[in-house]
Amino acid sequence: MNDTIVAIATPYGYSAISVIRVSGDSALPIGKKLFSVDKLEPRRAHYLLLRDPESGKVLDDVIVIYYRAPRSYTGEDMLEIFAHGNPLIAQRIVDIIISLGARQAERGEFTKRAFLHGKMNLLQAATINNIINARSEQAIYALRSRVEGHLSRKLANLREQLLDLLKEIEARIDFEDDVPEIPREEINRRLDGVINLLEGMIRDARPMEKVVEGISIVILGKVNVGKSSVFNKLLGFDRAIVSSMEGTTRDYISENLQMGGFMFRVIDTAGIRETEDYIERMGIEKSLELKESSDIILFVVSAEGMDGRERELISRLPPSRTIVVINKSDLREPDFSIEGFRSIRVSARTGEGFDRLKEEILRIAGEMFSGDFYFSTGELNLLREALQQLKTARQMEEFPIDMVTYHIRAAALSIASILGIEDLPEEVLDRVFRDFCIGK
Ligand SMILES: Nc1nc2c(ncn2[C@@H]2O[C@H](COP(=O)(O)OP(=O)(O)OP(=O)(O)O)[C@@H](O)[C@H]2O)c(=O)[nH]1
Ligand SMILES: [Mg+2]
Repeated sequence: MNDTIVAIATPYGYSAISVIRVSGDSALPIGKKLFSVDKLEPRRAHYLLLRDPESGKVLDDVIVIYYRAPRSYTGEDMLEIFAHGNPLIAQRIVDIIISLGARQAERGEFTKRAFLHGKMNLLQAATINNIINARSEQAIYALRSRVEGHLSRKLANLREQLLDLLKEIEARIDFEDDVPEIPREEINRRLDGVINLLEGMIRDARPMEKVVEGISIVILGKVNVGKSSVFNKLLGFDRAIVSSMEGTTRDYISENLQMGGFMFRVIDTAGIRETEDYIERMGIEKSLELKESSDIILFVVSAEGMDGRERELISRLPPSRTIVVINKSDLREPDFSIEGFRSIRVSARTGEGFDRLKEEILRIAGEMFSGDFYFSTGELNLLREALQQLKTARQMEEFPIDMVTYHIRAAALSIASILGIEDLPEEVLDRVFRDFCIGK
């Protein structure tokens, strides 16, 4: 564990500077040798020459900062070397440091060490990678709540409440004769308190995947209503082929769109119709599948009119995340309405109505990001598991007390695994850190 690791922390390529990080017990001795100095002051920027130990020639002039454990990112002794941003220089520095006794870091190993040294809990450590990969400004702010500790404290507090309850119950089991048993009503009251908090948390939770991957918008509708034209207009450039032929789009196309600080993935699909064409039929099936997994559905119809098939399709869509887009409104005034759905009139030809359409999309996106908490699917499952255990415990009024404590303990363990505060198997840790890049 205490071997010393080294990695380039900046992306590979030519840039103004590259940062090389070293962490572990030998960081300071390596630094002294590398720069031929007697000491490095902690948390001070030193401007030094770095010589190639083989030739003695100056390889680069750099800034070095030494962080003394535990006041560093990893909690270990660390060096950060700011070199000129040529990948040959950075790699040579890494090689030299390895020759002085360090080894190449694995993916996410710096952050893993930070976790193992208690600098952050597992929830926070997992978030570091998401912040680095976040693709929109909203995502970055949303993820801060996970690193800043507010959410961790809430979870830790729930677990404490359960552990306190367990302790009190068990003290009475151990000293049965001396201390009167806690009344079941008291246990139930305290369980109900935690159950309420957990239910609230699960209700207000927002999926972290959305924050990281972006919000998906799928464009559905009958052939030739102008789906691809709406798609292009939203993106602001002609990405999809538009033609007056029915069945122009046969496979789906997706494109990223940044709007209002959010990241969207907009998907144009094959128009829905009865067709003999095998490829097109597969495309249509894909369109219908996509509506299940998408966050926002734009159902495009033409102002010229709607048929029964379209009405039938709309009736199967979820009104809360569907917008009916009445396109081609330059051709005529639509004389129909769609009960129970918000609809917006637009013209992909003139551009009319697109401001309103975008506003509406941003409103739905805003709602999706309005929650206090962001959890990954795995974390949310652990929370649900904890809730289930507590509900079971709550229903055990007629059963012996140690069956109640069994379920309370299981709930506390589920919460603890989100934070990583119980001992975790190595493979769980590896799963968290394997998506990281080297140097993080
Ligand atoms: N007048 C008018 N014509 C439009 C408008 N939007 C699209 N069109 C025309 O409608 C035709 C079909 O447009 P597309 O965008 O290819 O329609 P689509 O729904 O993607 O069609 P498929 O891919 O075949 O399902 C083209 O000739 C477009 O120029 C509009 O707002 N007004
Ligand atoms: Mg199309």
